Amino acid sequence: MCGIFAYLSYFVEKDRRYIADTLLNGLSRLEYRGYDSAGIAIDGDAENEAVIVKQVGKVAALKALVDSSDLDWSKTFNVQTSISHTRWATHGQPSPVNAHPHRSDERNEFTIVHNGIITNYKEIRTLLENKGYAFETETDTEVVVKLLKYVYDSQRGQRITFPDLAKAVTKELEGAFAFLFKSVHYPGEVVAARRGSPLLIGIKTSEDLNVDFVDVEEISNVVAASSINEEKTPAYAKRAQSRSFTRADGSSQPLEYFLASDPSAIIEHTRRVLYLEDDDMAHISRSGDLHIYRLRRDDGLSSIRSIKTLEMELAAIMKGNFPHFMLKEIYEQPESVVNTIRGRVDFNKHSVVLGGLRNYLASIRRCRRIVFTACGTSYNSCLATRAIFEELTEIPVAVELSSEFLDRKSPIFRDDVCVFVSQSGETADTILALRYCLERGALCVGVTNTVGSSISRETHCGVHINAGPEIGVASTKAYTSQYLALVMMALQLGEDRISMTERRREIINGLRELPNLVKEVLEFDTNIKELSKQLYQEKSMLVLSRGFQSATCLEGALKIKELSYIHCEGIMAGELKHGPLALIDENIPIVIIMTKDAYYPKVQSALQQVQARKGNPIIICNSGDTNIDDAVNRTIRIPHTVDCLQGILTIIPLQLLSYHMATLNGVDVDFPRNLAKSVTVE
Ligand code: UD2
Ligand code: GLU
Ligand code: MG
Repeated sequence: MCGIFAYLSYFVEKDRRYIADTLLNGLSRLEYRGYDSAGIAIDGDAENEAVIVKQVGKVAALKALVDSSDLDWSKTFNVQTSISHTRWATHGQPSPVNAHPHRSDERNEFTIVHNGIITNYKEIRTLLENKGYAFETETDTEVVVKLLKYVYDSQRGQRITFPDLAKAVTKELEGAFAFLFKSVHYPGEVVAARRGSPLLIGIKTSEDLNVDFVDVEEISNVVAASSINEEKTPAYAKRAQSRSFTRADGSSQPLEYFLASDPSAIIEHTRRVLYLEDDDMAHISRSGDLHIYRLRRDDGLSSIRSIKTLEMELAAIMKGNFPHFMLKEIYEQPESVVNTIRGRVDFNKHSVVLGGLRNYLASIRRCRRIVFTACGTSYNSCLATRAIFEELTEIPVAVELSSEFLDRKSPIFRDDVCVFVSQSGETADTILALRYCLERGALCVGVTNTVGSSISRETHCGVHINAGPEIGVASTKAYTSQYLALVMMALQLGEDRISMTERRREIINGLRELPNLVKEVLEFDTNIKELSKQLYQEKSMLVLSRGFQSATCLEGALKIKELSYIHCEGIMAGELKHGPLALIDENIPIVIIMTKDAYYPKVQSALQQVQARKGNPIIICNSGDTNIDDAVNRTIRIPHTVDCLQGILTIIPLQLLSYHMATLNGVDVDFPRNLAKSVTVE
């Protein structure tokens, strides 16, 4: 989820100081992505040595540690490979030992860095522990580096090539990854692989390259998948010479490679880059040749990877071609949604396992009520999921604003379960509410995006939403991931209720489709941008609905307020007659969310009441809804899903609308006035 950077140099003299500084500088270019710890692995004094330095906190702290080590800084290398990492913990607290690079053993025979999540790490870990491997970290990543050593050692002197070894190991892995592998057994070589997490290779030469592409080669006959148990001997892979980098006379030229999660760490060194595709594995050999192989059988992808010239500027790269982090994060939702679900939902067995709650399920099920406590967007995610929580668990749920809850000194008892939701895990009001509930003996559950945060540490148990770091001040992907985490929690808690089996199945099937539907919604961005041009000069707006969509109204209104500085209110349609109807006329802009669920007829009647007062609302409705005529109404059409998940799709147009209105108003959405990303004061 966070950052990878590697620096490899061939046939060009570099001293260790230069190499370490290049790595640290590369990591600092990736800092904007968010991280909690960092580390490097560089070549040691002898060819069969590697040195690892890692630290929690900022890259500057890592640099201080590196600088204070007694390494021989003047030592030079004619060929060297070094790897580094900034981590956003998903498995194991941020700590020096859990930071990457990870190692296979005390000799550092294999060192690796990883971005992503390995979902089947527990099985692999158990298998290796049974074979006598001792683990030193709590990460999912460590199984991969131990597995490299295991497969290598089991070849018993039959020399396996590094790519064959890497392929045999990655074959065993489920989940998402970008990896770099380095080994004292393969000095001067690095293997890189990706599935789901980005990785690209920058190439720097003083001479022109012969061609502007690299062939994807066949890797023959690697170790069989069963080798972990059976110990087979691999056949050697046949490899063509990589044509791009040899001189016309076949001799090697000085070469430098920069591998990274995004081009921001590469661009100051070279503009020539090659993007790896999913399931690509790159091997840089000891002679500096770059080879690319496939981890999976081919699926119609091109048989070359072209070397492109980056035209982007640094600022543009950091935002991944998006003008703002907020927009980037809105567009990341198809992936962040997957990351929240990854490894936790079994779509065949229709079951959900949130590892963090497993030991507490019985106590939670026994409680007399659940109290959700949060602020801002996190509060809205609680409201959005309260109904499905109550339906699936049959436990009454209260939703509290942290500050209000504390002001009231609301009574809390030992048989209450209190759930604290916060993206950063450092929201001051929510932490105070947590401490208040801890004192009163309630079971306290956290839902947060930040491993190692105060809320994660101080709660008895909880769920990390794994949405990846969120940089934009306005929360977008964290909202949809919190929403999902809470739905999954309800699904897991409701597992003991037979009467809910069908309903749970329906929702779990919905979860499977969700990432694709999120993608579909994002395709309507151009229409939403057009609509925002009609709205951005307004002074006041209303967002109206009910049932499962009432939280979407509040969250949509919050986004519009905080970004566009337009007064906006979320209105529950059931309350219309009790006051807000007085505001309705032909002038006030209204958004109505009217998706197909049990409350549809009631929202329909609210729409009629609005239209009867000459209101001309924008209607967010389902794609197939023929009751609404696009010729007479302004509509935003979104795909239909299970009622309790629909709110994940309806919020996205409102995120986009608020973004575009703000931008048209000249507001920097990443830094709205008077607001901070994490509110660590009361
Ligand atoms: C967790 C662990 C993983 C491994 C695995 C074993 C982390 C970050 N993940 O992955 O290393 O041990 O379980 O099953 O270490 N928690 C709180 N408060 C919160 C959020 C989480 O106390 O606000 C606890 C939670 O109860 C669990 C741990 O932190 O004990 C990790 O939670 P998770 O959601 O990351 O759990 P999981 O199973 O994905
Ligand atoms: N899952 C790995 C860990 O928790 C990698 C996290 C990352 O991508 O930074 O260490
Ligand atoms: Mg805890």
